[in-house]
Amino acid sequence: MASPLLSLVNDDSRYQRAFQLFLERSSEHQCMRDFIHNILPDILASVGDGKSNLNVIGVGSGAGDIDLEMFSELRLKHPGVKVDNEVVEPSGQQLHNYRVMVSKRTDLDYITFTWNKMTAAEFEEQWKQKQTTKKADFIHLIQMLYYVKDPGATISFFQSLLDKNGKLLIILVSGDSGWGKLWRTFRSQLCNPDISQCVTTADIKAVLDAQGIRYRNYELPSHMDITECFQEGHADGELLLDFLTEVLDFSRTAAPELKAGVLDMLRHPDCSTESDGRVLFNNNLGVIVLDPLPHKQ
Ligand code: CQA
Repeated sequence: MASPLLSLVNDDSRYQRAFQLFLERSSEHQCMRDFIHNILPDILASVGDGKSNLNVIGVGSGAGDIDLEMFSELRLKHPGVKVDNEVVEPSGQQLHNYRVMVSKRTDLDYITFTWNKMTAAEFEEQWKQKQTTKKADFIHLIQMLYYVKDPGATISFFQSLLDKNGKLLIILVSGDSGWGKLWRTFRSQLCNPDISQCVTTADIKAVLDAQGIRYRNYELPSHMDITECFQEGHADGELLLDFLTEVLDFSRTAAPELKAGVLDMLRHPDCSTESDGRVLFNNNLGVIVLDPLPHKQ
């Protein structure tokens, strides 16, 4: 039997280089910023109902740039209100980057940060162990539900922490994105559920629908320039290919048929559009916003 492909998560420094290149070649963060400044403000306005203190939980916050972008809108909607922010992030490096950024800012003294260097599962366990009764007004799970064992159970837990008028924000790739198509086609070869779940907002919506849970849903157009992936031996192209497949050294280690199949699929109109000689992979994101579960009478 051929040796199994190694996941990119086994090489953190290569993962971080691939992720940085992905951010440069994609509109991922720009489309999130557009959402944060155009749509999120109305959502944030409705939280808290007059409280002088808001509790926020960021799960998988990374280096925190998107978090701070959201805080700027929260501040505009709730001037003078103090914020308690629990940051949950397993990467010590990312958490460090976040803390450094916060320490350089002088306009964030209304926020108290609690740094939790741990996974969502560890945070959940700690919360239950301490029998915390605290509730949250705003919780965000952005591009992280791939990395939990059971995304539906994780959503239920965080939804159960919401206070009256609280909001749970989930962002994942959309079911209609190129990722969705890629994963549906190569699930058995590319998706290793011990490492990450190939889950899209379409999957999450199906779970919520089956449980009769109501939600709001937004689609954010986004793309990723993958032109270099088709240039054999191009270092950046190979790094992006690793990110797309989550396989370490995909170009060198994947079976030739798999490599050819993936490259064909990436170019296919179901995944990408071509314009001006560039291949733009559909990186559309889906946003799901949940309210607290209604109390049974
Ligand atoms: C590790 C795993 C995942 C990471 C990471 C480190 C990650 C970002 C940064 N460091 Cl060990 N994940 C991430 C970030 C953005 C993003 C996605 C994952 O869009 C989505 N994936 C599937 C659509 C891309 C592989």
